[in-house]
Amino acid sequence: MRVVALTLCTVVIPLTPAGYSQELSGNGMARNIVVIAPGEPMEEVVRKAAHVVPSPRQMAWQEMEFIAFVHFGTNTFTDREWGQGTESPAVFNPFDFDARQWVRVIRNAGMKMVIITAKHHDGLCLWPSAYTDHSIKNSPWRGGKGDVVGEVASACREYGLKFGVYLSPWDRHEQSYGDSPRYNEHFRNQLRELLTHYGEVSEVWFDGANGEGPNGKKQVYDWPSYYALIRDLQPKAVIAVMGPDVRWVGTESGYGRETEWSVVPDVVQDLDAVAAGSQQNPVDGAFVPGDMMANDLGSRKKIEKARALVWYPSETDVSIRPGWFYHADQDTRVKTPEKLVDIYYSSVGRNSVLLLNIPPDRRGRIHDSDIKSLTGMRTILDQTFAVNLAFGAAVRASNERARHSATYAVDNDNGTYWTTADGVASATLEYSLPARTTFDRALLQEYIRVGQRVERFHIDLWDGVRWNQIVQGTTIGYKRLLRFPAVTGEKIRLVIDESRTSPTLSTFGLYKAPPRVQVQPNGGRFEKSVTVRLSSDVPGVAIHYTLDGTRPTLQAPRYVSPIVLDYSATVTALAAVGGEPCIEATEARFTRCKSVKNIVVDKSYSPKYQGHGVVTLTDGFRATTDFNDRAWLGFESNDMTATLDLGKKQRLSTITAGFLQQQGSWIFLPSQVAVSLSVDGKKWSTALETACPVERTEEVLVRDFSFPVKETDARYIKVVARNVGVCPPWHSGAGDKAWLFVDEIIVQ
Ligand code: FUL
Repeated sequence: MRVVALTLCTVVIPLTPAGYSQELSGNGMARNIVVIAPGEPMEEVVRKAAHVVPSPRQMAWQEMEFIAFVHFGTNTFTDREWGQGTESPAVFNPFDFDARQWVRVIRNAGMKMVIITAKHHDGLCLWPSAYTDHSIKNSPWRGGKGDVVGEVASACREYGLKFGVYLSPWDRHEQSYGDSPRYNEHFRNQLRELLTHYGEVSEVWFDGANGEGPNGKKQVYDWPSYYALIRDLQPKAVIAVMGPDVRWVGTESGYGRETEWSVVPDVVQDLDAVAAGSQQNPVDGAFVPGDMMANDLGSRKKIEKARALVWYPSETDVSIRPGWFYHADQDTRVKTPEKLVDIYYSSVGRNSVLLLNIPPDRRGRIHDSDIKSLTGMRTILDQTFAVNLAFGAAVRASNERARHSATYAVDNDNGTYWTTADGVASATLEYSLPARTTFDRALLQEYIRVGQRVERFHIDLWDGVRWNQIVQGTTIGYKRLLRFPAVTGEKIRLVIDESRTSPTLSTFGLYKAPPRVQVQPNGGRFEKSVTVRLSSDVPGVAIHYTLDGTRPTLQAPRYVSPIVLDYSATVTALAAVGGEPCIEATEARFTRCKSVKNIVVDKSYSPKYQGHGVVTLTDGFRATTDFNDRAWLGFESNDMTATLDLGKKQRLSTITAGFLQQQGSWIFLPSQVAVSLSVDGKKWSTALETACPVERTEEVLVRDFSFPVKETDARYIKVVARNVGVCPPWHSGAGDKAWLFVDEIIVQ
C-alpha cells in the first residue's frame, strides 16, 4: 500500500474535537485525519481520503457492531422522559434491582457493551458521587448504600462485556450549571469519578440535547478539557456524539444512511451543529431524518472543498420502546423481533454501530416483553447468519495484489483481505459455489484498517446464459448487509464499479434467512374485494395465517388457496418448518374504501414527520402507535385541511380520519374535526363536526373519528382537523407548539 506522508504537525487545527482526532498509528504513517491544502487537485483529495484510517480505539469500537444503551433513573419512577431536576432522590427505589439480569439479557441478544445513563438531564447520579447530594446515596434504595454504575460495571466484567457511561452535560439540578467555569469543574469531577472507580470504560457518551430556553441558563461547556481528562484516564474509550471519535448518525429512528462514509470533512465534527440538530424538547426524543440525516456526508462532492478529512464513524441510537425510559403503558409497544431485525440491517448493515436502548422497569429489571423481542431478533439473526454459503467457494479475481488473493475474502477470517494492484480501482470477483445454492442475503466487509474506499458495487447471478443483477449499493465500509428476494445459482460475481483507490474486501458472505411469507398484494386499500395470495420463498413449507392481527400458531388456518377479503382485515402469516413455526411473521393490512384520485393538503406538515407525502393519508396503510413509523403526517401547531377527489360522483356512507394521541410526546388529538362534501368542488354541504376537548391522559392510542354521511352522493370530501395549537397549562411543554398527527382518511 502506498502511504502518503503528511506534515500534519505544522498545521494548526482549532481545539475543536478534530484537535483530538490527530493520531498516528504505530508506524507513524496512517492517520485518522489528513489535512487538505487549499487548491489541492481532486485526485489528490480522493487519494488522501482513501488512506484515512480509524484510530485503534475507533477500530475496537467498530468491531463491537451492536451495543446496548440503558436508560434508568429518576424518569423510570416518575414516568417521564425528561426530569425537571427538582425530583427528590427519594423517588429512586427499584424493589428488585438486578444488573446481572440486564447484562445477561443484553449479552444473549448479541450486544457487546452496556452504556448506562450515569446521570440524565435531571441530574440524579446513579453512583454515590462525592460532588453532589443529588445522587442515589440519598435514596431509600439499599439504605443509600447502593451503586448502580458499580453493579453494572462489575456485571459487564463478569459476562465479558465492555462498559460505557452516558453523562449528560445538561444538568437541570446542579446549582452551578450556567456558571460556566464552576460547572465545568463540577462536570470534570464527576467524570473523574466515573473514569477512575469502575475499571475500564470503553465509551463516554455526551448528549447534544439541551432544553434550556432563551431565558434559561447558558452553560459554555469546556469540551477540550473533558476530552483531555478522558484521554488521560481512559485512553481506550471513544467519545461519542458531542465528541471526536464517534458521530451521531443523525436520527433516532434506527435507520442509517444507504451511503455511509466513515471519512468525512472535519466540519461534520462541529459540536454546535450536532447540538442544534439534537432534541430541544422531548418530542424529538425520536428524531427523524432532518438536516442531520443529509443523505451523504462524505462523497467526492462533499470532500472536494474540505480543509481536513477525518475518520468519524456513525453510531445509530434507537430505543426498543417508543420512550428512552421505561413506561408501563409501553409494555405492549416494544419493537417486534422483525422490526429489530430490520433496524439491524439498516444500521449494522450500513456501516454503523447499533446502540439499542433497553430500559429496565421499576423493579430494576428488564421487562419480559423486551426480552421476548430481543430473543426473537437474536433467533432470526442466528438462523440467518449461521452458515456462510460462500465459504470455501472458488474465486477468480480480475486483479489481485501479491499476498492478497481473492480467497482471503471467503476464508472466514477478517484479518486477511483481498485487494488489487496499485492504480486498479475497479474489479470483478467471480465465485463458483460448490453446488446450486439458494440465498437472499449478502454480507460485504472492507478491510477498513487501511481505509474506506468502495464507492459503488453490484452483485450479479449467472443463469447459464447471462449475468443478471441481484443487488447494488454504494459504500461498504466496515460492514454492509444486503437483502434481496431469494435467488438460486452457483456462479455469482461481485463487481466493484468504483473505488477511491485499490478496493479491499475482508469478507464476502452469502446467506439464506429463515423462510418468510410474502403477502400479495402487500396490504393497502380496495373498493369491493381483494384476493390475497400467500407464498414462501422456500417452496413446499406450510403457511399459517390469521386475519385479526394476532400472531398465527400452528392451530391457525393453513393456507391452501387465495383468500378473498370483502372487509378490512390484517393478514399475519408465517411459515412452519418441520412442525415448528418460524419466528419471522409477515403482516399486511387491507382497508376497504373508495379509491381517491387526488388529495391536497393546505397547511404544511413538518418535514420531520412527512410519511411519504400527502398520499400517506390515503394509501391504505395505517400508521401504528409509533409516531416514528413514517406513516404519519405531523403538523406542528398547524391545522390540517385535506381535500380528496374521488374522480367521479359516488354514493358515500362513512368518512373516517385517524389521529394519534401521545401527550408525553406533545402529540394531541385534534380539538375539532369537520367533514364536508361537494359534488363540484365549489358548493359544499354543511360540515359534520365533532369537538374533542383536550383531556389529560397518558394513554397512547390511535383514535378514528368517523362521520356517517348517510348515503350521500359526492365527488369531493374536505376534512378539517384543528390542532390544539399549544400544549395546555398542565403539560410540561405548556405554551409550546403542540403536534397533530394524522393518518389515515378512509372514504366508504
Ligand atoms: C437525547 C436525550 O434527550 C434523550 O432523553 C435520550 O437520552 C437520548 C439518547 O438522547 O438527546
